[in-house]
Amino acid sequence: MKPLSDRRTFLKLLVSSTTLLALGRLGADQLAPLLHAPKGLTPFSSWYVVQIGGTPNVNLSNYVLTVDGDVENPLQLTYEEILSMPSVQVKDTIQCVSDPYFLRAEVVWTGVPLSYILQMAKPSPSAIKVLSYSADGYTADLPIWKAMEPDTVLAYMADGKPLPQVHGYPVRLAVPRWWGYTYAKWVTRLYVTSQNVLGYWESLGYADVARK
Ligand SMILES: Nc1nc2c(c(=O)[nH]1)N[C@H]1C(S)=C(S)[C@@H](COP(=O)(O)O)O[C@H]1N2
Ligand SMILES: [Mo]
Repeated sequence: MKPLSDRRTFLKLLVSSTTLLALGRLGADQLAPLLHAPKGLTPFSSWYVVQIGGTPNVNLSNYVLTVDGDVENPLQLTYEEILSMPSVQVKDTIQCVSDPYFLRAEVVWTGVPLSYILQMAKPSPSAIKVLSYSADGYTADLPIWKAMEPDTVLAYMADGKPLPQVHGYPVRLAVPRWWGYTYAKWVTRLYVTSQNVLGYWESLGYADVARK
């Protein structure tokens, strides 16, 4: 992703020129897979990857998810404990703000509603944000009201299979209707806070309420 200043114009140019190119050269049959027709899931092999650095290798034998901060009941959850919690399936489109047309994938997430985990941890009434920390040093923040929506999930499966390593194994966030930068991969800590903290891209000027 680029600094915000020149990004918009650049993106408009990029998107309109690629759209014209695609429409000009391809017939409807060829265009359909590019557009990832909403009915079909995107195969793992053509799911885009965007990240600030390398892919960390998270070792399950010493993996714990810490839930702490302004909570009454801090948690240390193993992968097994996460897998044993009530789960939901959510059909979703993950989309990167830097090229929403091509950097998108249709995915069915399986995971634990984030609200379930937060309710176990009992946020203080003054809590306003949840900041996720990831194994690659990435951070992302969610307002607590968004974290509590029933389809915001801590996902451990995509399309019925454990998350591919490059897409966040063992667990990542899925935040339907919000930009991809909120979908933190390789999550190791959820920090509940009464401060208005910002994550990595949010602090560089990307929308904090990251509605698409
Ligand atoms: N840990 C971590 N999570 C991350 C990122 C990252 O750099 N590190 N990039 C974000 C961005 S900008 C996007 S668009 C999505 C891309 O997810 P994908 O690579 O699984 O498609 O991951 C998000 N989650
Ligand atoms: Mo992104």
